[in-house]
Amino acid sequence: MLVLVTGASAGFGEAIARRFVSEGHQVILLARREERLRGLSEELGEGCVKVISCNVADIEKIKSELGEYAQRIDVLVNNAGLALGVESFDVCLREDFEEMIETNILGVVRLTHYLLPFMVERGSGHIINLGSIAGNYPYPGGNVYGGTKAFLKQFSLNLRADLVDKNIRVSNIEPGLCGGSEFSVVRFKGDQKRADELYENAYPLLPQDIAESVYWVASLPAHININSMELMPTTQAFSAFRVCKKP
Ligand code: 8X3
Repeated sequence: MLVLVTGASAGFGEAIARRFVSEGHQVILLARREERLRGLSEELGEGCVKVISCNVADIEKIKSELGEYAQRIDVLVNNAGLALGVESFDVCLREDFEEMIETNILGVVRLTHYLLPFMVERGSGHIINLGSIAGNYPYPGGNVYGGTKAFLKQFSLNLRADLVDKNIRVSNIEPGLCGGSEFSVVRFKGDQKRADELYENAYPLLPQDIAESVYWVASLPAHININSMELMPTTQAFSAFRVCKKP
């Protein structure tokens, strides 16, 4: 399989790329940080056929870099995404929520819209979106981030409805607490200590666990479509409803 992985320079994306290559598949790595992509590409050797360093929402650059590879992609892993800030929406920064919407929604929709016609023409393909439990359950400070992940959940299901007669699979992977990546350092705006405290003794999921789920979904027999897969570490569950006592 030829697999395009976005957000491939670290965390889930890097682990997903490594997992596919370890099974003899080929990957195209896409992310902003060129140096990191080059390092990973060297490690992956012939498993990596191309590196594209740009913002995932920059569809024109992606189109020109992909060239004819676009017609051959079997699996698109829409992994690039981020949470920026945990403030209540009334005090969060506009540039933060706009960046989340651009990366988590526009990046996914533009790239999927570009590659899907090639998959339809070939009569095969798999779109795998990286959602989150934040798209399934509300929590304080999740506002726009959770909204973007809820969008991915419904977008994935609606794609399934559009593609039911096209032999194209669509899956939404919805992880909960996951350590071992830069996700929470970015979410807490560079506060490494706060990120470390969140994961300490929590035995969170790890990027390799997400990679395993993505690989499993993609390697099932072609007639099976995993619509969505929600996973949490055993140490995470649902919180009780919050009740606010007024003075
Ligand atoms: C984020 C999941 O549990 O860290 O996608 O809020 S969680």
